[in-house]
Amino acid sequence: MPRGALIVLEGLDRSGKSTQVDRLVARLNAEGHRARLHKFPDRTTAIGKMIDAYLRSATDLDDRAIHLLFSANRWECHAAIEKDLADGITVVADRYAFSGIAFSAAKGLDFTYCLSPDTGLPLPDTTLYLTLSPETAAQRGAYGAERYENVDTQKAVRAQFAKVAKEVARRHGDARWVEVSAEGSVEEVERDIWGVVEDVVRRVKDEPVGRLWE
Ligand code: T5A
Ligand code: NA
Repeated sequence: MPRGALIVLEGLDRSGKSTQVDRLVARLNAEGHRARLHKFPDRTTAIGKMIDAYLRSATDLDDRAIHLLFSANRWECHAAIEKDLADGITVVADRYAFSGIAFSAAKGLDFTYCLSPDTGLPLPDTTLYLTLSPETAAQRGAYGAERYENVDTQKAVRAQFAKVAKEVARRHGDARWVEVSAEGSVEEVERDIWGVVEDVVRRVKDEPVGRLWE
């Protein structure tokens, strides 16, 4: 059976990831490709609840401990994702291992250390990285109360995402990471994302799923 594709949306806070993943899943289903959304962190699991408490600053955790929990939260979902892909269902992920690396490395953890716990996860067939200027982000409302939602952190995270993009290209090829401007209207961004995804979903049908960082 032709497999589903693994499509990841990444980007800074306020770049419109959640808005766009909902639209993308709806569009895929409307066009006859079965698709399912997966959000990371998945705050519904036992590990996800620990992450949620940390993000709301209800608890404090060592930087390495929370890094490993974010990764464990992906590993506890990987079997379900792989089953969907094998069953021909396209999985759209709202953030993935790349957020894990960018946010932890921005706090000062070693970049290579940050990559390692996610090694072997299903490799996204493409990652769409939504780019947004700090000015436009500011126009989309004040940052909320969650940890990391401040200008200095976002700047540091942006710099780390640039390193992640290079690492993905070096290990897995240029086509795996696509920048999409998130400056336009919701409909404009949706159209640009669809232009990439439609092609990927058709192209990977008969290819095996890759392994991240392998
Ligand atoms: N994290 C995550 C780690 O540290 N390690 C990890 O391994 C992982 C996976 C999770 C936090 O955890 C960190 C990263 C994060 O700090 P979250 O639950 O993913 O956070 O929530 P956020 O991603 O922070 O949600 P965001 O604030 O980033 O928002 P989105 O999803 O990018 O944007 P969205 O769609 O909610 O839109 C934001 C606002 O803009 C409007 C929307 O209506 C909304 O009001 N908007 C637009 N306005 C104008 N034009 C457009 N084109 C618009 N698109 C959306
Ligand atoms: Na979001």
